Amino acid sequence: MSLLLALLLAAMPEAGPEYLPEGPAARWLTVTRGGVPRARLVVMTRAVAIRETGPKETVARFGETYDFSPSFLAVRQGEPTEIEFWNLQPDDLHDVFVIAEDQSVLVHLRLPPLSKIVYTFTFHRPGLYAYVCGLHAPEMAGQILVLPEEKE
Ligand SMILES: [Cu+2]
Repeated sequence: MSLLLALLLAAMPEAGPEYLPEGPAARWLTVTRGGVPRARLVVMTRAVAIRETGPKETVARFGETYDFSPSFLAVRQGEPTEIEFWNLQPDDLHDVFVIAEDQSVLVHLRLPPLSKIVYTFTFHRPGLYAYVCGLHAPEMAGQILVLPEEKE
C-alpha cells in the first residue's frame, strides 16, 4: 500500500455515507445492481484474531484483526463482474472502499454484521485497484487487477 493511500485511509470518516461512482469516478468504474454478469466472485470478511476467540496475546499486540478472503481478484476490463461481499461477523461492521490507481475513491459500501451485499462492477480501465475496509485498514484490504479487454 502506498503512503498516499495510507494517509487517505487515515483521513476517512468511520461512518461516511455510501456512494457509487459518479462524475469522474464513473470513468474508472460503473457499479449497478442486477444486470447479467459475465463472472461472479464472493469476498468474505474473516476474523483473524479477535477478543472473543483470541489468541489473546495476538489481540493484545495487534488489536482485533480482520481480512478479506480472497484479497486478490482479477477481472477483465469492460466485463460486468458480480462481486458479493459477505460479512461473517455477528457483531462487527465492515465497509468497502474501492480506490483507483490515481488514489481516487470510487465507491463506499457499508457491510453490516451478518449481511451479504451484491453489486455488478464494470471496470473501464485496466490497472490495479484497491479495496479496503475503512474500519480495519490497513490490514483489511485487497487488490483488483483489471486485465485489458480481449481484442478479437
Ligand atoms: Cu472491517
